[in-house]
Amino acid sequence: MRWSSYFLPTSKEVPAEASIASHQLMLRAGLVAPTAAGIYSWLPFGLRALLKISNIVSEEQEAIGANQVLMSTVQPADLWIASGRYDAYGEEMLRFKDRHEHELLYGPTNEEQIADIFRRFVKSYKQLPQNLFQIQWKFRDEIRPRFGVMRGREFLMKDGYSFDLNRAGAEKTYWEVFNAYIRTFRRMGLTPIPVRADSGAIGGNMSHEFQILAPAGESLLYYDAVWDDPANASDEDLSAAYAVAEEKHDPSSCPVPPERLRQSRGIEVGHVFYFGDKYTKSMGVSVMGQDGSPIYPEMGSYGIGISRLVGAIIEASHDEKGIIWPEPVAPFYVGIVNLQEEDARCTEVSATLYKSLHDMGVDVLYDDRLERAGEKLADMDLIGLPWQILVGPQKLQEGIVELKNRRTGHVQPYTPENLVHLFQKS
Ligand code: 5CA
Repeated sequence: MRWSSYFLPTSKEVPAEASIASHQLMLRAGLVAPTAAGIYSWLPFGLRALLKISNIVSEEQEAIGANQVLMSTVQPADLWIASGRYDAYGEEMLRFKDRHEHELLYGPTNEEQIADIFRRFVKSYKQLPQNLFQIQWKFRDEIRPRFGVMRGREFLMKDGYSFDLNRAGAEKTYWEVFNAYIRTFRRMGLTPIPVRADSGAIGGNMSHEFQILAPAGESLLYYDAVWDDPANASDEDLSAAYAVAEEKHDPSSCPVPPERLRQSRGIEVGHVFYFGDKYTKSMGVSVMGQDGSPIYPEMGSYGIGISRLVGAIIEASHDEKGIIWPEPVAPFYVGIVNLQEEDARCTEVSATLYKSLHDMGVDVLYDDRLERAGEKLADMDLIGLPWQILVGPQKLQEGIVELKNRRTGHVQPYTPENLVHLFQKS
């Protein structure tokens, strides 16, 4: 992509409405445009991050055998009246009527809808288990939308739903999804902390929240110090490690000695629930068992805040200059900065590098705008691509361009040819 023809509006101004770093940076680096309170439009640069995150989530879901679907955003009220949640859900639900006076709602979650799809097609125990997921927009009329996409009213969620024949099967599925979540968040460069949770409005028997540590988080967590350096702990140590939210922390029964107990705020990026036959019973969703009698499948539901993750990743990975994207979710892998657009040699080398990398399949953004060098360098740091190639007239006289690592700031000289080889190998 050439920046001169790319819709990537950046700004030096810190927006007054944004109180936390990720929200400020998402606006300044042109990821999103605000539409209304808690409602955002995604611009090309932000959309790239959103899609990279979505792809990682889909891949890890498919790896455990879940099937992707796409349910409608609009649902009939009848389904929720049947489950008993229509009144219980309260003011967070956006309700409206169509021209025939049918009551509709914009889905805040989809347990009822998936149970309805399930019952249309699945009739026998032989067809179980099933695990379906989607990545779809939700609407919750949050009383206090804040922190940009972190607590929005309209937001993108990955929501998955499993159906099993019995409790043992459902628990097995629950832990499979649990482990897939750990892999999913780690692939994004995050350290997820699974915290035992209440199941709230979803209801049920067992639930975990996946939190990532960040001062701007909404929950207060108490956890074992192993989480401070998870790279050096075994998976067994981590899965047994203590981590609870404030409400659940009881100092008198806490198993962690005071010197190992840590306290930090966290951002909830995922939430999994096992709730048995709560919805299948209330909605009368059954399959025929082996002996001909009806069985109400045991369900779980599994959420990941896809749009929230964009904010959470930036919250976890930025500095005073801007965003520092972890490579797997970066909108582009590398940016080329032509420091002197008027210099024919700089422009030729930049354009050739751009073409070579692009043809090799590298996600590359080429800043070919007619801006001052200082401006371009500041913008490149602001948007936070993992690698920067700096092409300037002085170094080029020695036949050299520079490769800068955004995270470490480390700069290394290369000939343009060697640089292309380097990207070919990685
Ligand atoms: N049906 C279940 C799981 S599919 C469910 O709705 N779970 S949830 O309510 O916990 O939401 C799942 C995830 O969506 C949360 O972990 C969070 O990361 C994200 N999320 C929830 N509310 C919002 C919001 N207002 N703005 C942005 N993301 C949100």
